[in-house]
Formats: sequence, C-alpha cells, structure tokens
Amino acid sequence: MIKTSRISFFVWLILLVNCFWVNHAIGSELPSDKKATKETIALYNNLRKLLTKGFMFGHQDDLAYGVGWKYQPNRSDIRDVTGDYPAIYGWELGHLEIDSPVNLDSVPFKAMKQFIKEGYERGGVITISWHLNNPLTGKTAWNPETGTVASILPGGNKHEFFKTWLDRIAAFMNDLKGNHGEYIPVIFRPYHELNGNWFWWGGKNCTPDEFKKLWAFTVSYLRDEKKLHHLLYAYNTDRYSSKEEYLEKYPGNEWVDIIGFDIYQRNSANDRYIADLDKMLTTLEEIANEKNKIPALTEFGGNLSDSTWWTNVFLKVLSGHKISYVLGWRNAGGKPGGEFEYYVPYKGHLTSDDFVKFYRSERTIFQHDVTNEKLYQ
Ligand code: BMA
Repeated sequence: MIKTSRISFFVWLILLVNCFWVNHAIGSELPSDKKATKETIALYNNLRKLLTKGFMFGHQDDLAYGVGWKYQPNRSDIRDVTGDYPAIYGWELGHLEIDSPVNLDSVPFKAMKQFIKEGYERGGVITISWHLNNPLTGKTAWNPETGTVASILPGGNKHEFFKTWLDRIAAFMNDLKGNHGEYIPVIFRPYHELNGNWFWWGGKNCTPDEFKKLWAFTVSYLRDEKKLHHLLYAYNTDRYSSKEEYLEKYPGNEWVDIIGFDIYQRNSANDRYIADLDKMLTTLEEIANEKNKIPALTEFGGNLSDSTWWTNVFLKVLSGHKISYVLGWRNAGGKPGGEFEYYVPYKGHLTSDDFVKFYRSERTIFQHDVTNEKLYQ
C-alpha cells in the first residue's frame, strides 16, 4: 500500500515538473487583448520566437499592383524579382470610413479581402494601416486641423459620428476569415507617424493626453464593444530623436502589442541613413525589452538609385538588430502628378540582383520561410 502511493506520488511529481517545464518552454503569453483568438495568440508568441532567427520582409499592396501592372492574379513585384512572396503583407483602409468601395489608392476593398486571405493562407502576416479622413472637416488625413482629436473623444461633438467610422472598420475586420472559418489575425496600425505634424492626429495637432485617450478609446471600442479579438495593435512614430520623444504619447502597455517607427531615406546620404536607422533601432529595442513589446520597422524607404543599397546599407544595419519585420511602402509606379513612387525593386530594376542577395541572406525571412514557421499554430 505504502509502496504504491509512493510510486504514484513520484509519477505525479514527474508529471507536474514536466507540465511546468513544457509551459515554461512554450512561454505562451497573451497579447493586450486577453480574449484574443488562438491564432492571434499563436501569432503573437511566434513573432517573438522569430526575433532570434531574423526579420520578415513585408510590402504594402504587394498583391494588388506593382510598377507597370495592376490586378494580375498571383503577381507581385517581390515575386517577380525573387521567385518568392513577401512574408508580411501591408494593406490600407483609408476611405473605408466614408463607405467608399475603393481605398484612397483605388484598391477595391472587396479585392483587398481576397488578397488578405491569400497571403494568410500561404502562412504570411497581415498588417493594416488607416489614413482616415479628418472627421471634423471631412478633408483628408493630411488636414491637420487643431481640435480634431478632441472633437471625436467621448463627450466631443463628433464622437458619435466617429463611432460610425470605427463600425465600418470593425465590419471589414469581421469579414476576414480563413478556410476554416477562423478570423485572420491582423496587426492593426492606426494613427501612424504620430509624432509628425502632417496628419490630424499627429504631433502638435493634439496633446499627449488627447492622443492617449484616442488610442485607448479606439482599442477598447473595437475590442470590447465590437468584440474583435483577432487584432494586435501597433504603435508607431516617424523618425524620432530620443526615448522621451518616442514615448511622449505612448498610451500604456495594456493597449499596445507592437512598437515601431517609419523612416524614409529621401535625399540623405547612405552613411547618415545608416547612423540614423541604427540609433533608432537600438532605442526601439531597448523600449521593447523594457515594456515587453515586439519591435518592428513599420515602414521604410531607401535610396534605390544605389545598386547595392539592400546589402550595403539596409542589411548592414539590420544585421545588428533583432526586429520582427520591415515593411516597404507601395510600388505605385507613375502617379497622375508625374511622381514615380516605389520602395522595393521590380523586374529589371537596377537593385534587383542585390535584392536577390538580400533575399538569400540568413537573416531575411520571406514567404517560403514563414510558411515553414506555421505562425498561427
Ligand atoms: C503615401 C503615398 C500616397 C498614398 C498614401 C496612403 O505615402 O504612397 O500616394 O496615398 O501613402 O497609402
């Protein structure tokens, strides 16, 4: 009798230790949404794990159009150059709020939902930005009217109206489902470049307190009112010069999952860009470690007139950092005003060969790699 209970005691002990070890090894953590779906929790934890392997490469509007083409099934500028799709797909909801069938860059929302599903089913990650119009003036996101944020906060005269905009966002998100009926997890990145003065929600156009309230209201409305549990929230600035500046409008750990910044090289020299990017990534990683968040380069643009920019500039800096992903902005090509806009190479572009070297680097993660990672399990 004594013998049996001793044995069973040891069996239990072993089971207990094992259980603790397994949980510990998995290290599963919950994102800011404690009711997140299991795919969203898996993504959140796998994004962390992936930090030790390398960074995912992403591209805005990748499947919709590229330089010189539009809406060709399975086409992608990244795939034209490397034979592989990106690991991260960026999409944009600007003008969904005004019930337009197409976004501010003319991408039909219906097609976008399909593209989102395709990317997800291939194992890729979806991130969505929102250049929403100014709800006070009815003009664009670039209409920095002081008082706009105050007007849409609870108690403000545009608050109820603003909620109808969030309702449309929620309806769109609710339509994003995978083959098994599960919600497709999305990294939602509203109110981006929040320290710049060009958007109505940015910089001096509202106080830190107003911004924090807007952020918390948006998250709690989508999560608690609209019951969306497949979103991770990304807080992001533009270029910044100190930790204090970065955190000036940070709404608090309970409202954020991913932290990032946007950085465009424009006309600055490579050395300058390397130094700036390196410094900002170092600070971002410090903040991410302190706050237990996932760091990412939420938008970038480089000097693509330099044929070795990808390996000599971008990869050089990124190799010294642990960040989750980088997102190249859209390959719009020729625009009506005469501007030619693109941020990743297209077939025949002068950085294509170098981009293939970048693609082959151990540190970069594109579609083939990310599919193997099974991020949603
Ligand atoms: C900007 C440009 C614009 C576009 C906007 C929103 O950086 O690409 O052409 O309308 O992003 O996607």
